[in-house]
Amino acid sequence: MHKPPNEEPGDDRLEVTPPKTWAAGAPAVYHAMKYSLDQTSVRRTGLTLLNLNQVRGFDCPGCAWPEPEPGHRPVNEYCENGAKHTNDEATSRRVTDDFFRRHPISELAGKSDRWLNQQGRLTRPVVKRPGSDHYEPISWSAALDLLADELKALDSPNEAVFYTSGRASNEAAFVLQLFARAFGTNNLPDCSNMCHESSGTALNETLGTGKGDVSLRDIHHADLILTVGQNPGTNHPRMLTALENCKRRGGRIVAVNPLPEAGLVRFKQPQRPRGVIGRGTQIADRFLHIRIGGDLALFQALNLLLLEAEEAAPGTVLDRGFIDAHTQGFEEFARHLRATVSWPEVEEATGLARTQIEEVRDMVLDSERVIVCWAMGLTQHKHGVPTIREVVNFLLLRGNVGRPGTGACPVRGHSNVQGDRTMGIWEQMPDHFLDALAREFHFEPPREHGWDSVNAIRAMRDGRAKVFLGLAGNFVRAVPDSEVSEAAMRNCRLTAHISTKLNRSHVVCGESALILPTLGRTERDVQVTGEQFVTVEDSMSQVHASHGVLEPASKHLLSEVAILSRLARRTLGDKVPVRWERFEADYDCVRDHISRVVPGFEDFNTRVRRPGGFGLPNPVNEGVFPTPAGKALFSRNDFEALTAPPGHLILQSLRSHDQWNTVPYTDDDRYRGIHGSRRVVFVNWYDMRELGLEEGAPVDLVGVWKDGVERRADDFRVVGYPTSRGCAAAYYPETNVLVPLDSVASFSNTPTSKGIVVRLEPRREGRTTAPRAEGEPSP
Ligand SMILES: Nc1nc2c(c(=O)[nH]1)N[C@H]1C(S)=C(S)[C@@H](COP(=O)(O)OP(=O)(O)OC[C@H]3O[C@@H](n4cnc5c(=O)[nH]c(N)nc54)[C@H](O)[C@@H]3O)O[C@H]1N2
Ligand SMILES: Nc1nc2c(c(=O)[nH]1)N[C@H]1C(S)=C(S)[C@@H](COP(=O)(O)OP(=O)(O)OC[C@H]3O[C@@H](n4cnc5c(=O)[nH]c(N)nc54)[C@H](O)[C@@H]3O)O[C@H]1N2
Ligand SMILES: [Mo]
Repeated sequence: MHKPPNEEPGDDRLEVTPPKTWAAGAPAVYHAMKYSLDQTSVRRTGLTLLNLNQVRGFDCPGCAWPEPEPGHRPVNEYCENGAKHTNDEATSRRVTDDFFRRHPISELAGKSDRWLNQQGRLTRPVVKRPGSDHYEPISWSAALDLLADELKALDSPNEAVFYTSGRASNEAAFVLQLFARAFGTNNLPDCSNMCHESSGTALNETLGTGKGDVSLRDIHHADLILTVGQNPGTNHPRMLTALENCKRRGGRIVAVNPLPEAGLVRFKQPQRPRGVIGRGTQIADRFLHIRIGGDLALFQALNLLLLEAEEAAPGTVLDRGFIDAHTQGFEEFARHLRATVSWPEVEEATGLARTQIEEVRDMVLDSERVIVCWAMGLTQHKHGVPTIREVVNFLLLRGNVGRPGTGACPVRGHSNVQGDRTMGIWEQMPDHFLDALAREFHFEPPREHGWDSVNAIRAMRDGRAKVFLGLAGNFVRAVPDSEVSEAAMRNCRLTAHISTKLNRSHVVCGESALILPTLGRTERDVQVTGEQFVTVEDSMSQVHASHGVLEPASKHLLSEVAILSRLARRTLGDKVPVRWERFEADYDCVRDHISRVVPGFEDFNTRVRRPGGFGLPNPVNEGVFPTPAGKALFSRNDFEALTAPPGHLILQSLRSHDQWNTVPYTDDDRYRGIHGSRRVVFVNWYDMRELGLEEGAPVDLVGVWKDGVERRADDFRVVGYPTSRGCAAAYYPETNVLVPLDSVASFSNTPTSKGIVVRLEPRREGRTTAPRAEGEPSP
């Protein structure tokens, strides 16, 4: 049985109130300030918030939602959660020199994610030596020598893994991938593998580009927006402003979700006085209370209805001009749908009545310009890629791509996750990128594809990978099958992390381990040639600068670019003709190289200095579909849905309103009415009755999968909730233990974090854990 780290400070603290029906408003301002002032001073809070998302300030370290153009930004172009993420980094708390002396690693491994994060900013490099249970201080040069020596001692460069999380800047990401490839490996897994990989795979296949083609302007001018499988009120709050803007121009919104999320229902704009006190705007005109995993069926049904409408009134429904000129595969697709869609199957998979889907068809027929936005509710499923392909079919039918007010909009997570990919963080970068790298740096990069996150864990588990370096992130906590992944991490000879804050990946570590503390986005970055800035790319392909404003958390911190350049020089010597030391001194040098390697970055240093930066071209918006056929592709997708055996539910693992990915800030989820505990499982009341479960009943979640291994997450409380029938929800990362490593999306290898079959086992008498103090190890 998996012993969870102590996430739960005592069951009796759980308090459940009715879920909120609106997002933001005055409470958002209050909660942002409360968390910020708990972390740091009034002065620093003021300084961070005044510079957040401003042209001369820093990019919000939260989500990747774009900022309006300069001149159209309010001084408070941030949200409650952005303010919290920022001040979580700007915190005045510090992991001091004696911290690791007082706390052995074995003790820290029993602490909660939240406790680890709350210790504050990391301040100096530390090492754990083989056999030791403590981290101890080490100089930068000794730390980097140790890492370089371990890398050089490997039998093959492919025994090393270089992970990146989407917080890293373009400059750091570019240097890391250059280093990895010059070292000789494409083992560059990233958080995208667990996130929007299914979107990239599906969009690349069908449109010829992995990115969305929608801009903020398009959102404002759409007639109809479908937001599917995402919770913007919590995860992309500034998106609500854009949706509200669309509605004020007469646009309509359809939300598709197994949960009636607060922000999808009603939004009170906290940036306007009327928004703080008024009733707010109703966001969703239609809410489709879909079953988990039912979206493929939904879009197939919608597409069939559109085909039938065209048959009934030829020439009025489909955009034949567009289909004939710009797409391929329409006839086969249409034939396939007509032959395979079965309404009973659709109704069963979606939990929706045919009439509800027909109503949405009518809204589509009324709309000249349609956008589909989506996030993890679509990507983290076994059939995530076919689902997104079917979304593309839906858009292509009426020419809803490449025109103003239309398009595909995968809403990215981390603030620079899209940029990191653009910079070459991918285990399978295409040849034209590697060719450009070879020309620019005069070495031959490896061509064999590397490992993504899931394959990296398999390699670490099996002893084929021996050294792990993480650039930001919390790998061991973000990946599935916690028990397997933790053992894989411990199986490494050396694990090293470039990090701002303490997390579980530091304390579930290899035989040797290094923590390399780094500057965050909020901080000034001064190098020998003067003050530096970094750049990021948002969800809508806008590249802009980010300037830190605060004094660094400690005088021992190095920037990400400095750490990586120094490591590269030590590891590679003069094996490749790269002047690594110039990168650290002047980030313009890194950007000059990027401008010659990455398409769309010509004249990077000049253009990124303009207020608001510049947009990367999207071929789709220029009427070009860079697929092998030179056209957008209709795809044929086999019907798939999730089913659970009797007595079981389909569980999705999701974020609370008060966490940043693997890091909970508090144990509350205000919008869903949860206070004081994260170990809750949301279940529909009818399912509770059928399963004989009472409100508040203590249960263990038991994962069931075809490998026969029983995966358990113990000690949850049942909360009755308006989730769709047969479906349940609980928080990530507490439930990652339930996601089998081999349960992945077809084609993208993304863990199926939103589709886990579980049974809820009543906790036996006497097994309920007694209340524990926060941070106390589990018994
Ligand atoms: N405050 C905050 N902001 C964040 C993050 C954070 O942790 N905290 N994380 C960032 C990151 S990295 C990412 S990727 C994004 C994630 O943004 P989201 O994708 O919004 O995040 P999740 O909490 O995983 O929520 C998934 C949503 O999909 C719904 N859903 C689940 N399964 C299905 C399904 O089968 N069909 C449909 N239609 N819906 C489904 C859930 O009910 C939920 O509303 O947020 C980013 N922004
Ligand atoms: N079950 C389940 N699993 C999931 C998901 C899910 O929905 N369900 N979501 C998946 C998704 S979408 C994602 S994106 C991943 C997230 O996976 P990751 O991106 O790996 O995780 P984070 O929690 O964002 O990483 C937080 C850590 O990043 C470090 N950090 C923060 N800022 C900086 C910085 O500026 N520089 C550096 N060097 N370090 C910094 C801090 O040390 C902090 O502890 O998790 C995935 N895992
Ligand atoms: Mo993500």
